[in-house]
Amino acid sequence: TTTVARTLLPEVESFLGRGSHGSFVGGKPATCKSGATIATTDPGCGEVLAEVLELDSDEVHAAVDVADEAFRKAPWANLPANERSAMMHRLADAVEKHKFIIAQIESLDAGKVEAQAQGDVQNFADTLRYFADMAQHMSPRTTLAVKGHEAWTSRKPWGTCAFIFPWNFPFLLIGWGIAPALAAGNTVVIKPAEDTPLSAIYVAELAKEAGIPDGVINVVTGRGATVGAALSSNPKIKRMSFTGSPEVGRLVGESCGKNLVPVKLELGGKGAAVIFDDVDVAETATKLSAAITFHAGQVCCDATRWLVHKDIYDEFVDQCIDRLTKVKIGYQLDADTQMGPVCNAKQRQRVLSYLEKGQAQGAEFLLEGGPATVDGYDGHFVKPALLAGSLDNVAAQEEIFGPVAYLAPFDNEAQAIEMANHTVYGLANSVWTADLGRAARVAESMIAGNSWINAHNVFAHGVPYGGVNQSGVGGGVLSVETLMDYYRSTSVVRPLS
Ligand code: TXE
Repeated sequence: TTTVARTLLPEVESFLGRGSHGSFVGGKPATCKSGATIATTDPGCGEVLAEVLELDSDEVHAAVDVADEAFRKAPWANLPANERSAMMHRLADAVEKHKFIIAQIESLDAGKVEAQAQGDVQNFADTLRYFADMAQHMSPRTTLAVKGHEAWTSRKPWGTCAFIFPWNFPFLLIGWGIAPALAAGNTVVIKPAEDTPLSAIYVAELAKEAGIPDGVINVVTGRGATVGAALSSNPKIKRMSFTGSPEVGRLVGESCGKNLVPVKLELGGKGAAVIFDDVDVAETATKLSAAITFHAGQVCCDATRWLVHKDIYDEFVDQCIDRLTKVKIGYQLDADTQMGPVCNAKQRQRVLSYLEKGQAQGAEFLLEGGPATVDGYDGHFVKPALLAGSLDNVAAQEEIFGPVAYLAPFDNEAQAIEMANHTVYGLANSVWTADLGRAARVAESMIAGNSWINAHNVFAHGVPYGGVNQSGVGGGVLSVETLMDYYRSTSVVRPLS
Protein backbone atom coordinates (compact mmCIF):
# COMPACT_ATOMS: atom_id res chain seq x y z
CA THR A 1 0.00 0.00 0.00
CA THR A 2 1.20 3.44 -0.85
CA THR A 3 1.94 5.56 2.17
CA VAL A 4 3.21 8.65 0.39
CA ALA A 5 1.72 11.04 -2.10
CA ARG A 6 3.36 10.60 -5.47
CA THR A 7 2.38 10.02 -9.05
CA LEU A 8 3.93 7.02 -10.72
CA LEU A 9 3.91 6.23 -14.42
CA PRO A 10 1.09 3.79 -15.21
CA GLU A 11 3.61 1.23 -16.53
CA VAL A 12 5.48 1.40 -13.22
CA GLU A 13 2.21 0.98 -11.28
CA SER A 14 1.40 -2.10 -13.32
CA PHE A 15 4.93 -3.57 -12.99
CA LEU A 16 4.83 -3.15 -9.22
CA GLY A 17 1.20 -4.19 -9.15
CA ARG A 18 2.17 -7.72 -10.12
CA GLY A 19 3.12 -8.05 -6.47
CA SER A 20 5.70 -10.75 -6.86
CA HIS A 21 8.54 -10.95 -9.32
CA GLY A 22 10.38 -13.97 -10.52
CA SER A 23 13.91 -14.46 -11.59
CA PHE A 24 14.23 -14.65 -15.36
CA VAL A 25 15.90 -17.73 -16.80
CA GLY A 26 15.89 -19.13 -20.33
CA GLY A 27 13.58 -16.40 -21.60
CA LYS A 28 10.84 -16.86 -19.02
CA PRO A 29 10.08 -16.13 -15.39
CA ALA A 30 11.73 -18.77 -13.21
CA THR A 31 9.95 -20.56 -10.43
CA CYS A 32 11.15 -21.33 -6.98
CA LYS A 33 10.22 -24.57 -5.20
CA SER A 34 10.01 -23.12 -1.73
CA GLY A 35 7.91 -20.17 -2.82
CA ALA A 36 10.12 -17.99 -0.58
CA THR A 37 10.39 -14.32 -1.44
CA ILE A 38 12.36 -11.30 -0.28
CA ALA A 39 10.59 -7.97 0.01
CA THR A 40 12.26 -5.05 -1.71
CA THR A 41 11.38 -1.70 -0.18
CA ASP A 42 11.50 1.97 -1.06
CA PRO A 43 14.32 3.43 1.07
CA GLY A 44 12.69 6.85 0.94
CA CYS A 45 9.50 5.82 2.74
CA GLY A 46 9.82 2.20 3.85
CA GLU A 47 7.00 0.96 1.64
CA VAL A 48 7.28 -2.60 0.27
CA LEU A 49 7.55 -2.30 -3.51
CA ALA A 50 7.48 -5.97 -4.46
CA GLU A 51 8.24 -9.49 -3.34
CA VAL A 52 11.06 -11.11 -5.25
CA LEU A 53 11.78 -14.85 -5.51
CA GLU A 54 14.44 -16.22 -3.24
CA LEU A 55 16.12 -19.01 -5.22
CA ASP A 56 18.05 -21.80 -3.54
CA SER A 57 21.45 -22.96 -4.74
CA ASP A 58 20.09 -25.88 -6.82
CA GLU A 59 17.88 -23.44 -8.68
CA VAL A 60 20.88 -21.20 -9.34
CA HIS A 61 22.92 -24.12 -10.67
CA ALA A 62 19.98 -25.06 -12.91
CA ALA A 63 19.94 -21.48 -14.25
CA VAL A 64 23.65 -21.74 -15.04
CA ASP A 65 22.91 -24.98 -16.93
CA VAL A 66 20.33 -23.09 -19.00
CA ALA A 67 22.81 -20.29 -19.78
CA ASP A 68 25.51 -22.83 -20.59
CA GLU A 69 23.22 -24.73 -22.92
CA ALA A 70 22.14 -21.47 -24.56
CA PHE A 71 25.81 -20.74 -25.19
CA ARG A 72 26.55 -24.14 -26.66
CA LYS A 73 23.37 -24.71 -28.66
CA ALA A 74 21.88 -21.34 -29.50
CA PRO A 75 23.25 -19.13 -32.23
CA TRP A 76 24.36 -16.15 -30.09
CA ALA A 77 28.05 -17.03 -29.97
CA ASN A 78 28.13 -17.94 -33.64
CA LEU A 79 26.24 -14.96 -34.97
CA PRO A 80 28.27 -12.68 -37.21
CA ALA A 81 29.41 -9.74 -35.07
CA ASN A 82 27.23 -7.30 -37.02
CA GLU A 83 24.06 -9.30 -36.32
CA ARG A 84 24.85 -9.60 -32.61
CA SER A 85 25.64 -5.92 -32.59
CA ALA A 86 22.31 -5.11 -34.25
CA MET A 87 20.47 -7.06 -31.55
CA MET A 88 22.29 -5.18 -28.81
CA HIS A 89 21.35 -1.91 -30.51
CA ARG A 90 17.73 -3.08 -30.55
CA LEU A 91 17.94 -3.68 -26.80
CA ALA A 92 19.51 -0.22 -26.38
CA ASP A 93 16.60 1.25 -28.41
CA ALA A 94 14.11 -0.54 -26.16
CA VAL A 95 15.88 0.70 -23.02
CA GLU A 96 15.79 4.27 -24.33
CA LYS A 97 12.13 3.90 -25.24
CA HIS A 98 11.38 2.74 -21.68
CA LYS A 99 13.88 5.11 -20.07
CA PHE A 100 11.46 6.95 -17.80
CA ILE A 101 9.83 3.72 -16.67
CA ILE A 102 13.11 1.99 -15.83
CA ALA A 103 14.43 5.16 -14.17
CA GLN A 104 11.36 5.44 -11.96
CA ILE A 105 11.62 1.78 -10.95
CA GLU A 106 15.31 2.31 -10.18
CA SER A 107 14.63 5.51 -8.27
CA LEU A 108 11.99 3.81 -6.11
CA ASP A 109 14.08 0.70 -5.47
CA ALA A 110 17.49 2.29 -4.86
CA GLY A 111 16.50 5.66 -3.37
CA LYS A 112 18.19 7.38 -6.27
CA VAL A 113 17.14 10.91 -7.23
CA GLU A 114 14.94 10.36 -10.30
CA ALA A 115 16.92 12.61 -12.66
CA GLN A 116 20.10 10.76 -11.69
CA ALA A 117 18.40 7.42 -12.34
CA GLN A 118 17.47 8.67 -15.81
CA GLY A 119 21.17 9.39 -16.40
CA ASP A 120 22.01 5.84 -15.32
CA VAL A 121 19.48 4.35 -17.74
CA GLN A 122 20.88 6.42 -20.61
CA ASN A 123 24.35 5.30 -19.63
CA PHE A 124 23.24 1.66 -19.81
CA ALA A 125 22.02 2.15 -23.39
CA ASP A 126 25.21 4.03 -24.32
CA THR A 127 27.33 1.20 -22.90
CA LEU A 128 25.46 -1.42 -24.92
CA ARG A 129 25.98 0.60 -28.09
CA TYR A 130 29.64 1.29 -27.33
CA PHE A 131 30.58 -2.38 -26.96
CA ALA A 132 28.23 -3.55 -29.72
CA ASP A 133 30.01 -1.23 -32.15
CA MET A 134 33.49 -2.05 -30.90
CA ALA A 135 32.97 -5.80 -31.24
CA GLN A 136 32.31 -5.35 -34.95
CA HIS A 137 35.86 -4.07 -35.32
CA MET A 138 37.42 -6.98 -33.46
CA SER A 139 38.78 -9.33 -36.03
CA PRO A 140 37.92 -12.87 -34.98
CA ARG A 141 41.36 -13.77 -36.32
CA THR A 142 44.64 -11.90 -36.13
CA THR A 143 47.27 -13.14 -38.55
CA LEU A 144 50.77 -13.26 -37.10
CA ALA A 145 53.90 -12.73 -39.15
CA VAL A 146 56.27 -15.55 -38.11
CA LYS A 147 59.11 -16.57 -40.42
CA GLY A 148 58.64 -20.09 -41.79
CA HIS A 149 55.16 -20.49 -40.33
CA GLU A 150 51.62 -19.59 -41.03
CA ALA A 151 50.12 -18.46 -37.74
CA TRP A 152 47.08 -16.72 -36.38
CA THR A 153 45.23 -16.06 -33.19
CA SER A 154 41.57 -16.84 -33.11
CA ARG A 155 39.18 -15.12 -30.67
CA LYS A 156 36.16 -16.87 -29.17
CA PRO A 157 33.71 -16.08 -26.40
CA TRP A 158 34.31 -17.98 -23.16
CA GLY A 159 30.84 -19.33 -22.43
CA THR A 160 28.64 -18.33 -19.51
CA CYS A 161 29.79 -15.33 -17.48
CA ALA A 162 28.34 -14.46 -14.06
CA PHE A 163 27.86 -11.00 -12.59
CA ILE A 164 27.14 -10.14 -8.96
CA PHE A 165 26.01 -6.54 -8.53
CA PRO A 166 25.60 -4.13 -5.58
CA TRP A 167 22.76 -1.76 -4.77
CA ASN A 168 24.32 1.64 -5.38
CA PHE A 169 24.16 1.74 -9.21
CA PRO A 170 22.04 -1.36 -9.90
CA PHE A 171 21.10 -0.64 -13.50
CA LEU A 172 24.13 1.28 -14.76
CA LEU A 173 26.49 -1.42 -13.47
CA ILE A 174 24.55 -4.18 -15.23
CA GLY A 175 25.30 -2.35 -18.48
CA TRP A 176 28.99 -1.88 -17.63
CA GLY A 177 29.20 -5.57 -16.76
CA ILE A 178 27.23 -7.46 -19.37
CA ALA A 179 27.67 -5.27 -22.48
CA PRO A 180 31.24 -6.40 -23.26
CA ALA A 181 30.41 -10.01 -22.39
CA LEU A 182 27.38 -10.05 -24.72
CA ALA A 183 29.20 -8.22 -27.50
CA ALA A 184 31.89 -10.89 -27.46
CA GLY A 185 29.25 -13.64 -27.75
CA ASN A 186 29.01 -14.92 -24.17
CA THR A 187 25.80 -15.69 -22.28
CA VAL A 188 25.30 -14.08 -18.86
CA VAL A 189 23.77 -14.79 -15.46
CA ILE A 190 23.07 -11.68 -13.41
CA LYS A 191 22.62 -11.62 -9.64
CA PRO A 192 21.27 -8.25 -8.52
CA ALA A 193 21.54 -7.09 -4.90
CA GLU A 194 18.71 -8.10 -2.53
CA ASP A 195 17.77 -4.44 -2.07
CA THR A 196 17.58 -3.52 -5.75
CA PRO A 197 16.50 -6.40 -8.02
CA LEU A 198 13.71 -4.71 -9.96
CA SER A 199 15.55 -2.99 -12.82
CA ALA A 200 17.44 -6.22 -13.60
CA ILE A 201 14.17 -8.17 -13.87
CA TYR A 202 12.64 -5.45 -16.01
CA VAL A 203 15.53 -5.37 -18.49
CA ALA A 204 15.66 -9.19 -18.81
CA GLU A 205 12.03 -9.10 -19.92
CA LEU A 206 12.79 -6.22 -22.27
CA ALA A 207 15.69 -8.17 -23.78
CA LYS A 208 13.33 -10.95 -24.74
CA GLU A 209 11.00 -8.45 -26.40
CA ALA A 210 13.99 -6.96 -28.24
CA GLY A 211 14.78 -10.36 -29.73
CA ILE A 212 17.81 -11.41 -27.66
CA PRO A 213 17.63 -15.24 -27.79
CA ASP A 214 16.34 -17.08 -24.73
CA GLY A 215 19.01 -18.04 -22.22
CA VAL A 216 21.45 -15.31 -23.27
CA ILE A 217 20.49 -12.91 -20.44
CA ASN A 218 19.38 -14.59 -17.21
CA VAL A 219 18.63 -13.05 -13.80
CA VAL A 220 18.76 -15.01 -10.54
CA THR A 221 17.44 -13.36 -7.40
CA GLY A 222 17.87 -14.16 -3.74
CA ARG A 223 20.39 -13.91 -0.92
CA GLY A 224 24.05 -13.18 -1.57
CA ALA A 225 25.16 -15.98 0.73
CA THR A 226 23.04 -18.47 -1.28
CA VAL A 227 22.67 -17.23 -4.84
CA GLY A 228 25.97 -15.30 -5.03
CA ALA A 229 27.84 -18.13 -3.36
CA ALA A 230 26.29 -20.72 -5.72
CA LEU A 231 27.38 -18.71 -8.76
CA SER A 232 30.90 -18.26 -7.34
CA SER A 233 31.27 -22.00 -6.80
CA ASN A 234 29.81 -23.17 -10.11
CA PRO A 235 32.57 -24.59 -12.35
CA LYS A 236 30.53 -24.01 -15.51
CA ILE A 237 30.93 -20.26 -15.05
CA LYS A 238 33.80 -19.21 -17.28
CA ARG A 239 34.31 -15.69 -15.90
CA MET A 240 33.06 -14.07 -12.73
CA SER A 241 32.60 -10.36 -12.17
CA PHE A 242 31.78 -8.99 -8.72
CA THR A 243 31.13 -5.42 -7.62
CA GLY A 244 30.65 -4.79 -3.92
CA SER A 245 32.46 -4.85 -0.60
CA PRO A 246 36.06 -6.07 -0.24
CA GLU A 247 34.89 -8.61 2.37
CA VAL A 248 32.52 -10.37 -0.03
CA GLY A 249 34.93 -9.81 -2.95
CA ARG A 250 37.47 -11.93 -1.07
CA LEU A 251 34.92 -14.74 -0.59
CA VAL A 252 33.98 -14.67 -4.27
CA GLY A 253 37.66 -14.67 -5.28
CA GLU A 254 38.45 -17.61 -2.99
CA SER A 255 35.52 -19.61 -4.26
CA CYS A 256 36.28 -18.95 -7.93
CA GLY A 257 39.93 -19.71 -7.24
CA LYS A 258 39.01 -23.26 -6.27
CA ASN A 259 37.66 -23.82 -9.79
CA LEU A 260 40.33 -21.62 -11.41
CA VAL A 261 37.61 -19.33 -12.74
CA PRO A 262 39.05 -15.89 -13.60
CA VAL A 263 37.53 -13.05 -11.55
CA LYS A 264 37.13 -9.33 -12.00
CA LEU A 265 36.55 -7.59 -8.67
CA GLU A 266 35.41 -3.97 -8.45
CA LEU A 267 35.56 -3.10 -4.75
CA GLY A 268 35.47 -0.06 -2.52
CA GLY A 269 37.47 3.12 -2.37
CA LYS A 270 38.68 5.95 -0.16
CA GLY A 271 39.51 8.52 -2.79
CA ALA A 272 41.42 11.74 -2.11
CA ALA A 273 40.86 15.20 -3.55
CA VAL A 274 44.12 17.16 -3.35
CA ILE A 275 43.33 20.89 -3.41
CA PHE A 276 46.15 23.40 -3.96
CA ASP A 277 46.13 27.07 -2.94
CA ASP A 278 45.77 28.40 -6.51
CA VAL A 279 42.22 27.10 -7.05
CA ASP A 280 39.00 29.05 -7.22
CA VAL A 281 37.96 28.11 -3.68
CA ALA A 282 34.24 28.78 -4.16
CA GLU A 283 34.01 26.71 -7.32
CA THR A 284 36.02 23.80 -5.89
CA ALA A 285 33.89 23.78 -2.73
CA THR A 286 30.76 23.69 -4.88
CA LYS A 287 32.00 20.79 -7.00
CA LEU A 288 33.28 18.64 -4.15
CA SER A 289 30.16 19.27 -2.05
CA ALA A 290 28.08 18.17 -5.03
CA ALA A 291 30.25 15.06 -5.44
CA ILE A 292 30.01 13.91 -1.81
CA THR A 293 26.23 14.36 -1.72
CA PHE A 294 25.64 12.71 -5.14
CA HIS A 295 23.58 9.56 -4.42
CA ALA A 296 24.12 10.31 -0.72
CA GLY A 297 27.81 9.49 -1.06
CA GLN A 298 27.17 5.85 -1.99
CA VAL A 299 29.71 6.01 -4.76
CA CYS A 300 32.82 3.84 -4.62
CA CYS A 301 35.02 6.32 -6.51
CA ASP A 302 33.95 9.32 -4.42
CA ALA A 303 36.40 11.84 -2.97
CA THR A 304 36.03 11.09 0.72
CA ARG A 305 39.34 12.53 1.93
CA TRP A 306 39.78 16.21 1.13
CA LEU A 307 43.43 17.23 1.44
CA VAL A 308 43.62 21.01 1.38
CA HIS A 309 46.60 23.40 1.20
CA LYS A 310 46.96 25.02 4.62
CA ASP A 311 46.71 28.58 3.25
CA ILE A 312 43.17 28.08 1.95
CA TYR A 313 42.03 25.44 4.44
CA ASP A 314 39.81 27.66 6.63
CA GLU A 315 38.21 29.44 3.71
CA PHE A 316 37.58 26.14 1.92
CA VAL A 317 35.99 24.60 5.03
CA ASP A 318 33.69 27.62 5.47
CA GLN A 319 32.59 27.47 1.84
CA CYS A 320 31.90 23.72 2.02
CA ILE A 321 29.86 24.09 5.22
CA ASP A 322 27.85 26.78 3.47
CA ARG A 323 27.12 24.48 0.50
CA LEU A 324 26.44 21.32 2.49
CA THR A 325 24.02 22.90 4.95
CA LYS A 326 21.95 24.10 1.97
CA VAL A 327 21.65 20.69 0.27
CA LYS A 328 17.97 19.81 -0.07
CA ILE A 329 17.49 16.37 1.46
CA GLY A 330 14.23 14.74 0.45
CA TYR A 331 12.23 11.95 -1.12
CA GLN A 332 13.94 10.72 -4.27
CA LEU A 333 10.98 11.33 -6.59
CA ASP A 334 10.38 14.93 -5.45
CA ALA A 335 11.58 17.32 -8.13
CA ASP A 336 13.50 19.64 -5.79
CA THR A 337 15.37 16.89 -3.92
CA GLN A 338 19.13 17.08 -4.28
CA MET A 339 20.04 14.21 -1.96
CA GLY A 340 17.79 11.20 -1.31
CA PRO A 341 18.02 8.48 1.35
CA VAL A 342 20.76 5.88 1.70
CA CYS A 343 19.82 2.44 0.46
CA ASN A 344 18.75 0.63 3.61
CA ALA A 345 18.61 0.78 7.40
CA LYS A 346 21.90 -1.10 7.73
CA GLN A 347 23.67 1.42 5.52
CA ARG A 348 22.24 4.35 7.49
CA GLN A 349 23.45 2.72 10.69
CA ARG A 350 26.85 2.17 9.10
CA VAL A 351 27.18 5.87 8.24
CA LEU A 352 26.12 6.95 11.74
CA SER A 353 28.44 4.42 13.39
CA TYR A 354 31.45 5.83 11.51
CA LEU A 355 30.63 9.29 12.84
CA GLU A 356 30.74 7.82 16.36
CA LYS A 357 33.87 5.76 15.77
CA GLY A 358 35.61 8.71 14.13
CA GLN A 359 34.78 10.93 17.08
CA ALA A 360 35.93 8.29 19.58
CA GLN A 361 39.32 8.28 17.82
CA GLY A 362 39.61 12.06 18.13
CA ALA A 363 38.24 13.42 14.83
CA GLU A 364 37.09 17.03 14.92
CA PHE A 365 33.56 17.68 13.60
CA LEU A 366 33.51 20.63 11.20
CA LEU A 367 29.92 19.79 10.25
CA GLU A 368 28.05 17.47 12.55
CA GLY A 369 25.96 15.35 10.18
CA GLY A 370 23.81 12.60 11.68
CA PRO A 371 20.24 11.44 11.08
CA ALA A 372 18.01 13.65 8.95
CA THR A 373 14.22 13.76 8.94
CA VAL A 374 12.03 14.57 5.97
CA ASP A 375 8.44 15.53 6.72
CA GLY A 376 6.01 12.81 5.70
CA TYR A 377 8.63 10.23 4.73
CA ASP A 378 9.92 7.47 6.94
CA GLY A 379 13.14 7.02 4.96
CA HIS A 380 16.83 6.33 5.63
CA PHE A 381 17.98 9.94 5.47
CA VAL A 382 21.32 11.28 6.76
CA LYS A 383 22.86 14.75 6.79
CA PRO A 384 26.22 15.54 5.20
CA ALA A 385 29.13 15.58 7.68
CA LEU A 386 32.68 16.94 7.61
CA LEU A 387 35.33 15.47 9.90
CA ALA A 388 38.97 16.48 10.28
CA GLY A 389 42.15 15.28 11.91
CA SER A 390 44.66 12.45 11.66
CA LEU A 391 44.46 10.36 8.49
CA ASP A 392 44.97 7.27 10.65
CA ASN A 393 41.46 7.78 12.02
CA VAL A 394 39.10 4.93 11.16
CA ALA A 395 36.79 7.43 9.41
CA ALA A 396 39.72 8.43 7.17
CA GLN A 397 40.77 4.85 6.47
CA GLU A 398 37.62 2.80 5.94
CA GLU A 399 34.93 3.21 3.31
CA ILE A 400 31.84 4.80 4.90
CA PHE A 401 29.63 5.01 1.81
CA GLY A 402 27.69 8.05 2.90
CA PRO A 403 27.81 11.86 2.56
CA VAL A 404 30.85 12.16 4.82
CA ALA A 405 34.18 13.77 3.92
CA TYR A 406 37.34 13.75 6.04
CA LEU A 407 39.62 16.80 5.80
CA ALA A 408 43.30 17.39 6.50
CA PRO A 409 45.61 20.32 5.64
CA PHE A 410 48.95 19.93 3.83
CA ASP A 411 52.06 22.07 3.36
CA ASN A 412 53.54 21.05 0.03
CA GLU A 413 53.12 18.81 -3.02
CA ALA A 414 55.25 15.90 -1.77
CA GLN A 415 53.36 15.77 1.49
CA ALA A 416 50.02 15.92 -0.32
CA ILE A 417 50.94 12.92 -2.50
CA GLU A 418 52.09 10.96 0.54
CA MET A 419 48.81 11.71 2.33
CA ALA A 420 46.73 10.77 -0.72
CA ASN A 421 48.54 7.42 -0.93
CA HIS A 422 48.03 6.67 2.79
CA THR A 423 45.28 4.12 2.12
CA VAL A 424 44.81 0.43 1.36
CA TYR A 425 42.48 1.39 -1.48
CA GLY A 426 43.36 2.61 -4.97
CA LEU A 427 40.29 3.46 -6.99
CA ALA A 428 40.06 7.15 -7.91
CA ASN A 429 41.53 10.48 -6.77
CA SER A 430 41.50 14.04 -8.02
CA VAL A 431 43.87 16.98 -8.03
CA TRP A 432 42.65 20.56 -8.06
CA THR A 433 45.04 23.31 -9.21
CA ALA A 434 45.50 25.99 -11.90
CA ASP A 435 49.06 24.71 -12.56
CA LEU A 436 48.63 22.06 -15.25
CA GLY A 437 52.19 20.73 -14.90
CA ARG A 438 51.60 20.11 -11.22
CA ALA A 439 48.18 18.65 -11.99
CA ALA A 440 49.72 16.04 -14.31
CA ARG A 441 52.56 15.25 -11.86
CA VAL A 442 50.23 14.71 -8.91
CA ALA A 443 47.65 12.85 -10.99
CA GLU A 444 50.30 10.31 -12.00
CA SER A 445 51.83 10.03 -8.52
CA MET A 446 48.65 8.97 -6.78
CA ILE A 447 48.43 5.18 -6.69
CA ALA A 448 45.02 4.37 -8.10
CA GLY A 449 43.28 3.22 -11.25
CA ASN A 450 41.94 6.70 -11.99
CA SER A 451 42.95 10.32 -11.43
CA TRP A 452 40.90 13.36 -12.37
CA ILE A 453 42.07 16.96 -12.80
CA ASN A 454 39.84 19.78 -11.52
CA ALA A 455 36.88 17.40 -11.48
CA HIS A 456 35.72 14.24 -9.72
CA ASN A 457 33.58 11.28 -10.87
CA VAL A 458 34.00 11.83 -14.60
CA PHE A 459 33.38 8.84 -16.86
CA ALA A 460 33.74 8.36 -20.57
CA HIS A 461 33.30 5.22 -22.62
CA GLY A 462 36.75 4.30 -23.84
CA VAL A 463 38.57 5.44 -20.69
CA PRO A 464 39.40 2.38 -18.55
CA TYR A 465 37.90 2.53 -15.07
CA GLY A 466 38.96 0.22 -12.26
CA GLY A 467 40.85 -0.04 -9.00
CA VAL A 468 44.21 -1.29 -7.80
CA ASN A 469 45.27 -2.66 -4.40
CA GLN A 470 42.17 -3.36 -2.31
CA SER A 471 39.90 -1.51 -4.75
CA GLY A 472 39.96 -4.20 -7.37
CA VAL A 473 41.66 -6.89 -9.35
CA GLY A 474 41.29 -8.35 -12.81
CA GLY A 475 41.26 -5.22 -14.93
CA GLY A 476 38.61 -2.55 -15.04
CA VAL A 477 35.61 -1.74 -17.17
CA LEU A 478 34.43 0.54 -19.98
CA SER A 479 37.31 0.20 -22.43
CA VAL A 480 38.64 -1.92 -25.26
CA GLU A 481 40.59 -3.96 -22.69
CA THR A 482 37.29 -4.91 -21.06
CA LEU A 483 35.98 -6.32 -24.31
CA MET A 484 39.20 -8.32 -24.72
CA ASP A 485 38.62 -9.85 -21.27
CA TYR A 486 35.53 -11.55 -22.67
CA TYR A 487 37.32 -13.32 -25.51
CA ARG A 488 39.54 -16.33 -25.08
CA SER A 489 42.18 -16.76 -27.72
CA THR A 490 43.59 -19.79 -29.49
CA SER A 491 46.91 -19.52 -31.30
CA VAL A 492 47.20 -21.70 -34.38
CA VAL A 493 50.57 -22.43 -36.06
CA ARG A 494 51.41 -24.35 -39.25
CA PRO A 495 55.07 -24.83 -40.14
CA LEU A 496 55.54 -24.04 -43.83
CA SER A 497 58.44 -26.42 -44.40
O1 TXE B 1 27.77 -5.22 -0.02
P1 TXE B 1 28.01 -6.75 -0.36
P2 TXE B 1 26.76 -4.60 1.08
C1 TXE B 1 30.63 -1.37 0.18
C2 TXE B 1 30.14 -0.17 0.94
C3 TXE B 1 28.98 -0.72 1.70
C4 TXE B 1 29.47 -2.10 2.02
C5 TXE B 1 28.41 -3.11 2.36
O2 TXE B 1 31.15 0.28 1.80
O3 TXE B 1 28.72 0.01 2.84
O4 TXE B 1 30.16 -2.50 0.87
O5 TXE B 1 27.45 -3.21 1.34
C6 TXE B 1 26.28 -10.25 -2.88
N1 TXE B 1 28.88 -14.63 -2.11
N2 TXE B 1 30.10 -1.41 -1.16
O6 TXE B 1 26.76 -5.35 2.35
O7 TXE B 1 27.54 -7.59 0.76
C7 TXE B 1 25.12 -9.40 -2.44
O8 TXE B 1 23.93 -10.15 -2.48
C8 TXE B 1 28.56 -14.00 -3.26
C9 TXE B 1 30.94 -0.87 -2.18
O9 TXE B 1 25.47 -4.49 0.43
O10 TXE B 1 29.40 -6.85 -0.83
C10 TXE B 1 25.17 -8.27 -3.45
O11 TXE B 1 24.57 -8.69 -4.67
N3 TXE B 1 27.87 -12.85 -3.30
C11 TXE B 1 30.45 -1.22 -3.53
C12 TXE B 1 26.67 -8.08 -3.67
O12 TXE B 1 27.27 -9.30 -3.22
C13 TXE B 1 27.48 -12.30 -2.14
C14 TXE B 1 29.00 -1.19 -3.72
C15 TXE B 1 27.30 -6.90 -2.90
O13 TXE B 1 26.97 -7.03 -1.55
C16 TXE B 1 27.79 -12.90 -0.90
C17 TXE B 1 28.28 -1.81 -2.63
C18 TXE B 1 28.52 -14.12 -0.92
N4 TXE B 1 28.88 -14.75 0.19
C19 TXE B 1 28.84 -1.86 -1.40
N5 TXE B 1 27.29 -12.13 0.08
C20 TXE B 1 31.15 -0.56 -4.67
N6 TXE B 1 32.45 -0.82 -4.83
O14 TXE B 1 30.56 0.15 -5.46
C21 TXE B 1 26.71 -11.07 -0.51
N7 TXE B 1 26.80 -11.17 -1.85
